[in-house]
Amino acid sequence: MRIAIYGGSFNPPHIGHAEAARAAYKALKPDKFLIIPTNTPPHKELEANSPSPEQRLEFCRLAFGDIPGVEVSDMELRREGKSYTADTVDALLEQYPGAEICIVMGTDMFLSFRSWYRWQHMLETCTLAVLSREDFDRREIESFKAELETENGAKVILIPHLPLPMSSTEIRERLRRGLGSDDLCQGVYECIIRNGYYDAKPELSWLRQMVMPYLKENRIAHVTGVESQAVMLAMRWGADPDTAAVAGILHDITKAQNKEKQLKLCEKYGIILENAERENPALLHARTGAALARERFGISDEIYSAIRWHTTGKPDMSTLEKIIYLADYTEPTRDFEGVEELRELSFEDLDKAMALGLEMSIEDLTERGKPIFHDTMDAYNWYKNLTK
Ligand code: DGI
Ligand code: FE
Ligand code: FE
Repeated sequence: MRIAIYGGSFNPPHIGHAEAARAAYKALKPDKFLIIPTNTPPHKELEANSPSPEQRLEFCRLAFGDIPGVEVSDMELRREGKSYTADTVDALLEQYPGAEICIVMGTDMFLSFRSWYRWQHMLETCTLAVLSREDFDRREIESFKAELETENGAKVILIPHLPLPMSSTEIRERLRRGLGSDDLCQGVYECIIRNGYYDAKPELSWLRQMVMPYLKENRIAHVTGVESQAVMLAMRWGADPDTAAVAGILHDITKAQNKEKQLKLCEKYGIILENAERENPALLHARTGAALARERFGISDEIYSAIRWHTTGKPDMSTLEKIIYLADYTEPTRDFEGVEELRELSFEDLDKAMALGLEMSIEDLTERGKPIFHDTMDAYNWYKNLTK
């Protein structure tokens, strides 16, 4: 019986790992292929905001799940202290006496093999399966292979494979910069964004795709417009354009839901409603949208609040709250009397623009015979007073 094991911190597992596992599976055709996330990794300390070991296990199930014969093992996570491959090999041999254990590793690991804990013991019982690139260090690998074989009686299989396109360290860095959606399998990426692991920011092109199913056809242009208008306002007023973009993309995420669905969402997210809100369901999407966006995409409090107040406004708003309120009102596809003036004003004086926007909104609601919600009124009074 041949058992292949592929261990690593998998923090997070990325498509390069999955590719490597696929290559190893093809070359080794093992009866069992175990992916084994390490406990405290022997070679590196974890950074803040890292997923728990259990979460990394779940990541591995998602990332390696479609490779035939793969099983994700928690054996190193269950073992106290640092994970040593030698201990894992012993535990497997106890469970499967006489099995041939193939340890899958990259070239760096292979070349430093003689510094591994109990490496000689491993050579007596295991085969080393080395993912080796077909370029200049091939010679070095071949000669080290020969050396281990003659001096230590090692069994070494070289698996031709391109080097991993990136390391998990690089991926974590990319995630922090709002990149990386293509470097990970969908399930892993979504989970990272939802939970804010590694301080990841959502990749904007990915987020735009993700909101599509929530939007009615006729709202897509509006949402695109709010995003670009919010980015321009953010640049004008010294706010973070990426943060403004995320808020813009998500601001109307529950707008398509009817009254019943809105009320269900309020119940689900524990949103307590006033009677006036129940009677004006148009007001609800700002509250349910913020809650849904937080649950699905793990948005920050800053973005949550910008979505939460984008319909009515409120007194003393943050810069981002004002930007989203005004971008919503003045994005390029908005076309009503006075929109030009409001758009220009929003680049000259944010607070005056708020006062004007709220005034126009109140006028419009009054003309249509709709009640003015007290948040709208409070916001208007605040900005009127602030700018008089
Ligand atoms: O979601 P959008 O259409 O992009 O824009 P929005 O979030 O500003 O929502 C506009 C709707 O909200 C519109 O139907 C009017 C309604 N609304 C905004 N403020 C008030 C209000 N409705 C009432 N009754 N009272 C308000 O103060
Ligand atoms: Fe809205
Ligand atoms: Fe909107």
